[in-house]
Amino acid sequence: MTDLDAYWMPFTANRAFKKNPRILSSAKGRYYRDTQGRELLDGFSGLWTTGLGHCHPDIVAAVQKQVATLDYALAFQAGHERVFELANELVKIAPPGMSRVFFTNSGSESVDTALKIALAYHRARGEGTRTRFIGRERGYHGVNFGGTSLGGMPANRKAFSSAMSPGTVHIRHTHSPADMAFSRGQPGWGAHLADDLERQILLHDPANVAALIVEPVSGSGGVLVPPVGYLERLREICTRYGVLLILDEVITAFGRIGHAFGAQRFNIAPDMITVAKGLTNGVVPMGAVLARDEIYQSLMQGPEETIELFHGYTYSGHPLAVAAGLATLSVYQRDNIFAATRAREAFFERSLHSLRGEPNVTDIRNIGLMGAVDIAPRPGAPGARGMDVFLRCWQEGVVIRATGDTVVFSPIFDTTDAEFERIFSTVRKALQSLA
Ligand code: PXG
Repeated sequence: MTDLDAYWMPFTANRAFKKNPRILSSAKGRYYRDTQGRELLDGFSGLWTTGLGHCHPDIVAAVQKQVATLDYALAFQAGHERVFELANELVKIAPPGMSRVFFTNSGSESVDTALKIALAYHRARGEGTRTRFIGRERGYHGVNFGGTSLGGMPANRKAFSSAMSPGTVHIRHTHSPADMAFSRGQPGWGAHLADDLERQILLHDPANVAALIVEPVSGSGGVLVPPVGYLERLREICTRYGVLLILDEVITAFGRIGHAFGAQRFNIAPDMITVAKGLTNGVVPMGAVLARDEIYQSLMQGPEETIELFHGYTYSGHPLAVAAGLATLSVYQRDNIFAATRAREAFFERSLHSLRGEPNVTDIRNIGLMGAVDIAPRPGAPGARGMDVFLRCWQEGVVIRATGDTVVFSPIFDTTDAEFERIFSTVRKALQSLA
């Protein structure tokens, strides 16, 4: 077996992992295979990435063809045809008015790009004092400096405290078990929590506030579903005070909650949307920021020969990512994937909520094909029960995810009834066997 020492693994307990490694070697559809030849059912769609299943033949073929045709094209002051095509395809399925697309290579880069665009936009309009950003507790916006600053998960911030962007503030998260435990879909309680935003804007003065960034549904924070009316109220408050609304849809876009974008499911009009993951079905890294035309136009002033936004990545619009993206979007469309995920939602919800009443289960939440189960922490050992459930499921050939003591589900879109039964009966057994 290869020596595991050199590779410093991301978001992983490296030492524990290397004593008991879990190494995957191939994947097809809804199944991984590991180096021992065992099959594992993927109940997490990669890392929220792979809704169409692994090694989708259309995407594989598109990438193979592209790599042999145009492997790389310089991204600055030049381009290649298909990146323009992909931007057009995204605009076609985006909420009305979101007509400009900036490409990145990840969700983290999309977030930091959107924050920089927000600053540049206000400055170009003569409102350069708008420099503060507002995030939300339990939010996750990736791991670059901007996203870390705006994120609301303490563990992700604590070692980096000194480098958090000055002037960032956070509104409250929306999870209140006493008022909404075991809600199915959007909780009816909690729209008023959006008023926190108005308080923060007024406290810091609207003239100093650039943007609010929130996930429509907090994913990594444990599938926190927005209360009915909550996102609408955030939108109203942002509009009232000239604050941009950035929706971080790295998880919620591309079918995970039954629409191309979560903005469409919740019927709200953001100013920018950040995406990644499902844009290429996870096959080649890629992210994007979608922006309203007015934001783009605000920067198209000055002399035409001048670069308007001093920002971009060597791999923005990389041909392989573009090929994967175009193939992915065409499968979404051809196979009516978003309608299909909507049709799976009710069965998923019922199966997930059947875990209510199992030992230590304190809450269950879901929307679309996202679900979470909270388990009470083992006294003195937070996170241990969650990790135990993850490991037991893995032993039984089912991949789910645990963040702390929350067990999270993000099944591949065409997971069958029998496979849902298998995922949830495996979790049930794990819960019953836990100390
Ligand atoms: N925003 C959101 C809403 C995300 O969920 C990012 C930004 C950052 O994307 P990149 O591509 O830079 O990782 C994410 C990523 C989990 C999990 O287990 C979630 C993410 C990544 C890995 C694991 O919930 N989200």
